[in-house]
Amino acid sequence: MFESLRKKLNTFKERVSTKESELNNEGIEDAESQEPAYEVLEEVSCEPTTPKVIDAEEGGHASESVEQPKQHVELSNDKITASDKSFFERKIKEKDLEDSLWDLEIALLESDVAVSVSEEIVATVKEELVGTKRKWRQDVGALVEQALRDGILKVLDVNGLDFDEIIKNTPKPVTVVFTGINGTGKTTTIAKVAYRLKNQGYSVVLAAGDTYRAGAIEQIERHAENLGVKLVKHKQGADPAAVIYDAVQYARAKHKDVVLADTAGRIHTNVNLMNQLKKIERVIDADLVVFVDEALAGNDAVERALHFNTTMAIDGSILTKVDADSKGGTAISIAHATSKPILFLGIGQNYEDMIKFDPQWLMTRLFDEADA
Ligand SMILES: Nc1nc2c(ncn2[C@@H]2O[C@H](COP(=O)(O)OP(=O)(O)OP(=O)(O)O)[C@@H](O)[C@H]2O)c(=O)[nH]1
Ligand SMILES: [Mg+2]
Repeated sequence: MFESLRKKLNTFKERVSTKESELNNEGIEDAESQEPAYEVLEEVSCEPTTPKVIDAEEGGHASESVEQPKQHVELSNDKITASDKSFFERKIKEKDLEDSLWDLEIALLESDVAVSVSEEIVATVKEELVGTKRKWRQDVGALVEQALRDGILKVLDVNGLDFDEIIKNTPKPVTVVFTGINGTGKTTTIAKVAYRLKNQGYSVVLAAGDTYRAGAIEQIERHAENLGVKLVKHKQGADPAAVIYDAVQYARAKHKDVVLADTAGRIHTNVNLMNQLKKIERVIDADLVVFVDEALAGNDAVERALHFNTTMAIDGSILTKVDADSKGGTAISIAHATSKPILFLGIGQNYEDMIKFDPQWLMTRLFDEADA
């Protein structure tokens, strides 16, 4: 999972670290040849508390830019010792990062992160790093990693809707409708959510709202049998809004907690099928509308989510087949693009193969796991 993106982020980290250490070495060489890239404003003492260094490239000669009287230190081999170097500070400069930031943007795009989202991540990383003063020996990799983490977390930070809280706090029965294009994993996801809710002690009713595709009713029926939950169904070709309505009525009458409604997969350009969703929205007034798409779809999933959102406003997304996606960009983009959170990730074909999405979980996958 996410190996490719993890490697690309790591490459960025290493590139910036290497570049900065090269610049440091140049600084040392310059200092040793009496042409310091670093100008010392106060004598470098052995006390690690008050070193102050200004980069000559940025501030020009210190004697011009700083008013207070100061004492120059002759920079020579015997004056700059290894321990002195650790007191020097150097600012990370925009021009030193330019190439790496451009590569980062390309790497994010190659990893299926949407253009606007990539730009925003790069902007945060740049803002955080440029101008950062760091000590001679400070680990640049750690600074870069923190900037990347902050950039990604920022784009994942959408409204804090929590699926479990909604189920807990909404008057019963809670109605959840699942939408999305064909074959993305809606029906399987409904079965996974039913499994999860059952394990949490809720009673669940499934609605066979895909009356369009041959075999769809039988498919969800099998899941209902496996899971031991009630299925409300009509015949193939029936009005899906009527099926879901009946399921809600059934749940009310029998005091069931949650109705999970399947719908037919539909391409967002199919006007008739999209209008059917509008009817479901009018008739049902669902508590939650969940858009399901596969992580593998990359930017297409983001585009589709936006289209579905205009027909039937979505409250959150579930990304499936994350187990088969090495890129990771869809997970980073979809929440930001739709301003709606990712609720769960599907990570396999079994009922238990679904995890609640948590931005920190993604951070662990991207930064803390050993390279696969
Ligand atoms: N590897 C993997 N496969 C999954 C996951 N979720 C669903 N699938 C598989 O994807 C295929 C399609 O799943 P369905 O649940 O039928 O998809 P759907 O969106 O309901 O499809 P339609 O009803 O045709 O629109 C099945 O073979 C599922 O087993 C997942 O998280 N990981
Ligand atoms: Mg289905």
